[in-house]
Amino acid sequence: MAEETIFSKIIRREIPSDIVFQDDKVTAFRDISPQAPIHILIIPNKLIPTINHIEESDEALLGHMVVVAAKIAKQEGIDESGYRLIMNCNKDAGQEVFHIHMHLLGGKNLGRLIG
Ligand code: IU
Repeated sequence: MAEETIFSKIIRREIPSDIVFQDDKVTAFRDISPQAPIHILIIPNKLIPTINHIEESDEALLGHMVVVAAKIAKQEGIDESGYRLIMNCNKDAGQEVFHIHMHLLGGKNLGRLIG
């Protein structure tokens, strides 16, 4: 059984955070250290430590995370201007919190990441 992180406490609302969306599958909240004018994390309510721990039975859950991210982007008014979704896995990608999360970044020109 993987160790819970602070994100489980955020999901259960045991510590304060700026939650922008929550349902029975996912929670989305503003990043505490924003790297863009809009920086929101979308996380599954169930603990999955890294992308490597995702199972085939999680496919719908991961799809739901993307659907929710797109809805939030629209809600935040950045669906037309554009945004970036990022998931980091382990050390070389700089993963710090071992409860998978999708970064939703936008509200400015983010520049090209690749190419
Ligand atoms: P990473 O992909 O694991 O590097 O991203 C972790 C993110 O979680 C990072 O952007 C932190 O600022 C963010 N975060 C947070 O929003 N609230 C917290 O209590 C903690 C980390 I700890």
